[in-house]
Amino acid sequence: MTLTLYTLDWVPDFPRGFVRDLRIRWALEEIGRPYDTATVPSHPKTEAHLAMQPFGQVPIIKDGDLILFESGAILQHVTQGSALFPDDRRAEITQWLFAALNTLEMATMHWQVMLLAQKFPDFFGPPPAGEVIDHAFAFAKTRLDAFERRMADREWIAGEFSIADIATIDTLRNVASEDGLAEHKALTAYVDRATDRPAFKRALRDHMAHWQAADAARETETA
Ligand SMILES: N[C@@H](CCC(=O)N[C@@H](CS)C(=O)NCC(=O)O)C(=O)O
Repeated sequence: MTLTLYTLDWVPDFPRGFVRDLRIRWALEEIGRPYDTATVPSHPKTEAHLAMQPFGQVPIIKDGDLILFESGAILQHVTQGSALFPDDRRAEITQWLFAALNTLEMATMHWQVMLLAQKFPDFFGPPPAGEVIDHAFAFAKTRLDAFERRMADREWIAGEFSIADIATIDTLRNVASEDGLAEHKALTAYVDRATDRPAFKRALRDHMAHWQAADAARETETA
């Protein structure tokens, strides 16, 4: 059955490499499931997009008649029963997937959005005071420190490589891009190990090719 992955039609340079369709591409590359891509407009949001994703975000997938959003739910759906999410490790992997999204990413994103506001105030609105940003990082760091302890003596977060690693790594890559992992040797090694996987490299290549094609399409439109 054809699987369609929806991402945005275009984004500026700064989020390229981090838009969350990447984590779905990565999982699909790992399990060797082919997929098509489709786009929704970044701005303004359309009714068709909001009908699929009420928050106007991506990723979204269409798998037969099923339309699904939220990257964690999509990761579970597309990999269920595979080596990335086997039935006999379902509970533990789900636990760490939720920890990645709801304990780690919710804290690091809060800090990162403030950093983005510092760099791109026109896009994200005026940035908060420096001490507010420091406070947000201190909060995120408590979570990073806990993940650092977890990863000190293991290769992957929940036994063999799984969708919990994909979600965790995608968040940690974001943190690393803002120099937020300077004190976290185990996490830095974990990111390096994961992003060295051929499936990640293929997913990133295709993700970046999508934005290049989007640039070309915009140039043709404005010519
Ligand atoms: N919790 C959601 C977050 C989705 C999300 O933040 N998507 C971003 C791209 S990475 C987005 O669509 N941003 C555009 C917007 O919010 O308008 C998930 O994991 O799928």
